[in-house]
Amino acid sequence: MKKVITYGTFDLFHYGHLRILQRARELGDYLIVAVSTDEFNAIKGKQCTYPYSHRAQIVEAIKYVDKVIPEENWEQKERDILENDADVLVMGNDWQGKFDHLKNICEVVYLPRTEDISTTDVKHHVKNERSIAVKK
Ligand code: C2G
Repeated sequence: MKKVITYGTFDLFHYGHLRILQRARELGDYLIVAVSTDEFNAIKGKQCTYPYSHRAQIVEAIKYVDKVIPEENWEQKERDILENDADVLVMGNDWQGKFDHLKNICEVVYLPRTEDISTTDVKHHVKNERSIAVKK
């Protein structure tokens, strides 16, 4: 079984989140998602709308996801990869190169971010009562 692992906040779950999880799962047979805790997001300087428990349950309900674990710090990736026997670490390419140090224990794949969508965009559109355009 080829196991994939990925990390993220996944606040205000949107299409870009769905696509990274879908593409990550396509790289193996089992997908583990480490969802950033509220405490870790404070360290990341991210103010979340949804609390960790909601974000984790939403991600867990996604059909591409097999297991959700909490992400509590920057340093846990190596332990997670070894403990979960993960073969591939997947991240969006806004993280390009940032996790190359883990290439000695697993494959590291950076996938293109989905354009024109972000949690910040969603907040802006909701605030201004504007819909998110479907990209052709
Ligand atoms: N993503 C994407 N396309 C978007 C938005 C996000 O592919 N339009 C990807 C990001 O590249 C990331 C994942 O979705 O791989 C989750 O994004 P965030 O929730 O913004 O997570 P982030 O704050 O980048 O946290 O230790 C790593 C961090 O926890 C990553």
